[in-house]
Amino acid sequence: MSVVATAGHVDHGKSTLVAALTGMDPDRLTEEKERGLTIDLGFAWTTLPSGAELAFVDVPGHVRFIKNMLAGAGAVEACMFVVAANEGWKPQSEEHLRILELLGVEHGLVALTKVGLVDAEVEELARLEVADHVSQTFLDNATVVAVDAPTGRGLDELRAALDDLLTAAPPAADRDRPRLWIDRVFPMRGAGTVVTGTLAGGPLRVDDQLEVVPGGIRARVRGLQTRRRSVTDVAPGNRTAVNLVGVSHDRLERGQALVRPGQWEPTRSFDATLSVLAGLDHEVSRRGAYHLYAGSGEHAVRLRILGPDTLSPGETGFVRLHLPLALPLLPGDRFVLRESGRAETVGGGVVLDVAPVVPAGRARPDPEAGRSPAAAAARTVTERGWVDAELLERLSGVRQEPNVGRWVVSEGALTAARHQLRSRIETASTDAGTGPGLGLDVATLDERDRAVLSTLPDVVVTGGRARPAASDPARDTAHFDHPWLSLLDQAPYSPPPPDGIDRALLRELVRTSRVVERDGLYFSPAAIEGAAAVVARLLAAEPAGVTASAVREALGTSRKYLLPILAELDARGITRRRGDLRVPGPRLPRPTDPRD
Ligand SMILES: Nc1nc2c(ncn2[C@@H]2O[C@H](COP(=O)(O)OP(=O)(O)O)[C@@H](O)[C@H]2O)c(=O)[nH]1
Ligand SMILES: [Mg+2]
Repeated sequence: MSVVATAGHVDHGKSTLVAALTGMDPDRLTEEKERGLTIDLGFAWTTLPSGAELAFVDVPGHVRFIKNMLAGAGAVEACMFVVAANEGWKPQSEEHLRILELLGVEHGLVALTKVGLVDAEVEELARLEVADHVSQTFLDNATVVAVDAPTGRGLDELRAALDDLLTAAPPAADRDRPRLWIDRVFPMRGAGTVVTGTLAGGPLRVDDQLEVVPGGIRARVRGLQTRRRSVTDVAPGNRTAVNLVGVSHDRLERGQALVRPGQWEPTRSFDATLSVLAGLDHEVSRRGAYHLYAGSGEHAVRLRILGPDTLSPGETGFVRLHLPLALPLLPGDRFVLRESGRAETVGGGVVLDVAPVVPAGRARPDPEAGRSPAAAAARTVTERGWVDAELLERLSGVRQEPNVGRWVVSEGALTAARHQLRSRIETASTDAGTGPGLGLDVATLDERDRAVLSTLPDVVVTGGRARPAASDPARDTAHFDHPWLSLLDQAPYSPPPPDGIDRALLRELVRTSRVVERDGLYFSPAAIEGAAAVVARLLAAEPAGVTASAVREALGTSRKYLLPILAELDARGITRRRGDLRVPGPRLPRPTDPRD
């Protein structure tokens, strides 16, 4: 099912036309029926001659209800633009067309209504007037169908044109990142809460655990409906009713979004383009009270123009917008800006960066970021240097494989980090007058540097210390192949004592970290690293702490060796002792650490 929004001046026949096409009255409120005026969004649907299913979001045309028009048009990609032949182009014809353009709507047709009220000449003049106003917009060369609801004239032609429109419009994108901007909320007796909206970005399924943002409310999907039929899943691009359990209806409202937890990085400030309408009769500056329309919501915002102080009518510039609540936005999202005092549409634009890190005084966003998720991701990485791959996905919508540890790191930042780490390793490995340096203690490195370490090709790590490969004592000392060392490696957790080993050689092996000494026992460095990895795994399952006997069992060793191993882990900050338990220390390796 595709969704098409109506648009056009009040009383031009939008609701009547939807009713004629669908047999459903979109004006559902009593007040609407009494006043004969659409106040809020209406919904109706039908099956077209081709068999395609079409839903209408019928919007109010009256200037006072532009807010509701915006709530309905936000997630829709095609429109049925209505102009009454007897009245011609009117102020909200113009404003709706501008708004649809700002929202990035690219597909539509024109219904020239009430042609039964005019003669052929007036009808032709109305056609010319419409063609004039839509030229150079997305409706340039759009199909124009003359209709008259009371007599049914033109309705079949309009149905066929709608079929063509749906064929031409691309299917809604599925990025497995559903977002449903809520446009209606109501309680259902005995069945929790129901919200409706136009689903975009990805599917919803029964039993999905979702989050309402803003609000941070978790709720489970108990049921789904499209066109009042119960379904088990809904694809993006559909009008959707979601029956939620776990949340009361009075905590939900239009303007919130239903998303999967953890997929978004809700933001209170973002960078964007702002295109100021050419017809505006004044400049736009930070002074002024603005309302932002994004998704189905209306939000008071503060505006900061990046670069110049003002933007002139017809001009496009960069802005930073500050919201009162964090919204789940993504680069590429469209918005409309209206000035609250004058109740006029100022312009609109495209979200470029949902978590700007460069101060507004220096920020120059990348317009390409609003057109391609890959560009948004690239820009984020360049600006931040280091970005956790999961955060990057939330910020840009793009899943990118980390190139260092769990981070996506820019080339510049990685070069700098490698350079810095290499000089630390070299300093720690050089002769300080008292003999060769011991190398850099890997345990003193933070998580990022440890990840960088594994990308340095000519550095070796032995005994928990990093040295330039050339000065690795394992290579240039004669005792490298000492048989006792391989015995230590073969039985890491019950190592043989250094029987018959020269005391000076033993001291040298300890000094150069080829062997770890603790409480009079000697271990291979791999034994300590292996034990650290085992303890990390145990603690991942038991974060509250593990007993010594649990570690002993996991290592398959005896008390005699276990106690020095634990003491060494405590000394390295890998674990800490708390009563009878070992708890995570500051240097506990991550259980997935590739060096384990
Ligand atoms: N004669 C004639 N009247 C129409 C036609 N379409 C709508 N109307 C009338 O125009 C008025 C406004 O219609 P409505 O659908 O509420 O306009 P909307 O504000 O654009 O939704 C109503 O009284 C309708 O009956 C049409 O094609 N021909
Ligand atoms: Mg109406």
